[in-house]
Amino acid sequence: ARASIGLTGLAVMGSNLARNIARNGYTIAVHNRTTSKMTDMVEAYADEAREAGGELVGRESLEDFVAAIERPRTVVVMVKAGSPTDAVIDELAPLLEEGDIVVDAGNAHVDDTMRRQAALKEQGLHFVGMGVSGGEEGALNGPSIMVGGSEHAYENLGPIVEKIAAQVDGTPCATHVGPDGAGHFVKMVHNGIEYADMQLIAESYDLLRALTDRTPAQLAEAFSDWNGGDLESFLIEMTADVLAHTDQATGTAFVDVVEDAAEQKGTGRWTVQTALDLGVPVTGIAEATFARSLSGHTDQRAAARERFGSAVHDVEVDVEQFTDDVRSALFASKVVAYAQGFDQILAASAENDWDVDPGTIATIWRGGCIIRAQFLDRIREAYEAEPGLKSLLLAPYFADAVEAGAAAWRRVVATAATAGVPVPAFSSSLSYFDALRRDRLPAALIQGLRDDFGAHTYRRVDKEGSFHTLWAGDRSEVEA
Ligand code: NBP
Repeated sequence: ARASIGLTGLAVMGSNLARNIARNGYTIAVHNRTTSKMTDMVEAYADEAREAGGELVGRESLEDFVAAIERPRTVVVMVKAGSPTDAVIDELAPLLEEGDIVVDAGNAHVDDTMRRQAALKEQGLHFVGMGVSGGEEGALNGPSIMVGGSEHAYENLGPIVEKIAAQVDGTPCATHVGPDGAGHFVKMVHNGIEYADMQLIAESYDLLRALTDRTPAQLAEAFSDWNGGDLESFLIEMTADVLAHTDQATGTAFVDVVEDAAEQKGTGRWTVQTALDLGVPVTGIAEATFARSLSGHTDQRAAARERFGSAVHDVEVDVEQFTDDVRSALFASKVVAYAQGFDQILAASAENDWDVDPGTIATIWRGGCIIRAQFLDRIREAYEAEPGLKSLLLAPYFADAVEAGAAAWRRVVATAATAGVPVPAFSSSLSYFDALRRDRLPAALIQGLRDDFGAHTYRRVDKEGSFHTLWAGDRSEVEA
């Protein structure tokens, strides 16, 4: 039988995604540059596929692989992002025919996706940038899938991805997000939000550890408790799991034997870079990305420790009250991070005419992906109730929660500052909230300075037009 779909690139993600497709009853052609990976995989999982009514069709050459797929062909490329993806597309494209669809399921930069789409369009081919979230476990058992590209491309691909994706309340965590780069853009922001979410959790842990004198295992219990409330999420659950883990070699808390220098693969950085271009303040994601960079500057950190000492200043806290305050601060800051991420998606959507529906994005993030959380249902409801919502922070549920938690949020940031425990994401989220609601911002002074040193002009609160003050002259004002 001809395959309904093909997949090339059988490392951990590709192989698991192909197995997932076959387990859902599809016949899928599979290929890998190094043939042994393909033959090993087919041998290991052919029975599993057959039992589910599917089939893994292994092909050694790219030509035979392409020939095994039904037309119009849907070919998923799941190789290393960057130049390997270009190399595979360059090899693949000449073998395809008009109307065929190339799907890049790797973590591509949206600019690469737009470029590839334009290039393949000239050859009569459709290109899909498809964001797949959930790591290897998700790829196998149900990821969250964000598909970009044409309607034509989604016709064949859509039913397959909706079937293999995680399902929440009977709804698949997969959708056609919008044309061209929309899928990869939304996946990128998903990862950016994941950075912010993890940083906020890490700051919560650090504060509780420094100021409430509890072991990681004891703190695991606090996170488990939180997982029973409005913070319920995969990341909080995993935090409890990691904190409770004991290193087998030394018998000490696992978190204490891990080097405290966080790595990154680039999607957080991309999120911040594109946000800067779009002019959208994603301060939570930016602080989280910079915090990872700072953690890696071990030489500078050692020098600073030597010069300034590393002591945390004594601050008396009531353990129960402070723990609850940190929980409130975490929730409020998390609302800010998500609000900023959704702002970024909506700004890119408006700029590129993608027509992305934010409620649908929240829906498909409810399962399969790393940031899956109960919280996302509230986001979906917020956008359903008010499609033109100015900020997620203003949706009644979130506005009430942030308002109720604001005092605790301030206490936490103030306590952290007094103690000398860094909370970049907590404090910048609080500043974002305060900046948004402030009557007058000191931006007026900045405009004055810009006009003084560079004649950049300013607008007035009391009349239309642009103005310039003759700073070096008689200080009269002229209309610019
Ligand atoms: P890798 O990113 O490690 O890529 C390995 C695959 O790329 C192998 O199949 C390898 O073939 C192939 N490849 C390379 Br490298 N250069 C090639 C070339 N020039 N021509 C043909 N094939 C080439 O695998 P992964 O970790 O499974 O990730 C796959 C994609 O999924 C990446 O884009 C990644 O960003 C994305 N992603 C990963 C995760 C995750 O949790 N790991 C999550 C979401 C998305 P070979 O076997 O012949 O060397």
